[in-house]
Amino acid sequence: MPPKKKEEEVKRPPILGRIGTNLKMGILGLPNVGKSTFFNVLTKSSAQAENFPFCTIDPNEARVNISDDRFTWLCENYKTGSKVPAYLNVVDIAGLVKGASEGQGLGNAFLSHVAACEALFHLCRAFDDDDVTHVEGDVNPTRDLDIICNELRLKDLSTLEGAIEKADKLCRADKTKKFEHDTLIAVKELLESGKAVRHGTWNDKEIEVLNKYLFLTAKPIVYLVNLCELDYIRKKNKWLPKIKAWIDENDAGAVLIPFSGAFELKLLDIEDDAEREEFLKKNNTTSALEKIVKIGYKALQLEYFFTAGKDEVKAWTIQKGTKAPQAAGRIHTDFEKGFIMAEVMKAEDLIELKTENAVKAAGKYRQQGRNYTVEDGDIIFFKFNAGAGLTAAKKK
Ligand SMILES: Nc1nc2c(ncn2[C@@H]2O[C@H](COP(=O)(O)OP(=O)(O)OP(=O)(O)O)[C@@H](O)[C@H]2O)c(=O)[nH]1
Ligand SMILES: [Mg+2]
Repeated sequence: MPPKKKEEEVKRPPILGRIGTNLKMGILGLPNVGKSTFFNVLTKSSAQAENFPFCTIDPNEARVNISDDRFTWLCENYKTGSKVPAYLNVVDIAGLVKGASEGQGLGNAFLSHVAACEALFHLCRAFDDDDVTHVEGDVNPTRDLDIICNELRLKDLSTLEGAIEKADKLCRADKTKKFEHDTLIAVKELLESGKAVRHGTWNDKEIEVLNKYLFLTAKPIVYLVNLCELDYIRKKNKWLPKIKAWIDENDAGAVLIPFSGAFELKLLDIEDDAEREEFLKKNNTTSALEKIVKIGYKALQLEYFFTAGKDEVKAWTIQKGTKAPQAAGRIHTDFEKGFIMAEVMKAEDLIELKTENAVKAAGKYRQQGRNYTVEDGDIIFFKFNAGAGLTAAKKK
């Protein structure tokens, strides 16, 4: 048995939220604000998007690849056969209305769709169009943000009610359960003060408790503001400063990205690449989608390392903070079991110095051990003991 310390060394720090690499970004918002339209332009899908609330009932899911200049360069440089980029999983969910936490609209079904995602694009409508029904009667994104955040908080509070009752009973019988009970009480106090679980300062032990419940307000949010085409192009809309102020007050540090569903749809309809470039140049603008995908992936606390060779260039998704042996385990469990070392260079260094030999000569090709935390954009060649996997498997 290896010494205990070594085991601890490779343990990753806990993250608030589900552990895994197949994580999903959900699209959250009131009904009829353009969620499915956004989903369609983002993932080039054709989910139903019509002018009536609750057009979406069952969630639609698709994945969109993450464009990355480093990946493109590696594919060209290695003249590779197979190219596997990283993907963001996106889920288009039904609209949420006031009272959802008590079953209004699609109520709990909707909330379970939110619960199945690990982070959220909160999409709000800032475009005027008398022909598009607004469930609250008029366009007012900060009010809409309040409605939805409140519903998520209420749902968490109702989850807590049962959880605290259960924890209370448990800790009467077993004093070691008191910590869980106290953590849940701290969550309740935080929510009752109008804040979200993600706004709390939690230590590792508390995070372990929180991760048993996966509260809705623990999920990181990226705010997307749907503008009309003209406002998007001129980068101006009367609601943007108000939404920014709302975020500063209610979710400080969260990212706000303005986009336009109508504009992105128009862009998608221009099939000819040169024509599309010309259209963007003429309007002095770009599509917001690439940025949205990248920020969404980051919100899930995901990143990727590369393996690169003549046969294949591949981006491997890992959670932030993953140590080298677990990263190796993404490729094959035997790589993790028999891990010897990781030979690492940064994609940026290879791009700058052009060849592996030049990177080595510059002392930037490094051998890393079990305790190395893999970083986004690392190009890794793992060395492992092929027998170790078998031995470990036999022992099981
Ligand atoms: N003017 C304008 N209309 C839009 C825009 N995005 C969506 N719409 C229209 O708004 C209506 C609702 O769009 P959806 O994408 O179905 O909205 P949703 O949020 O998915 O709605 P639910 O599934 O019912 O919650 C459709 O008629 C769209 O054509 C936009 O950027 N500008
Ligand atoms: Mg929809």
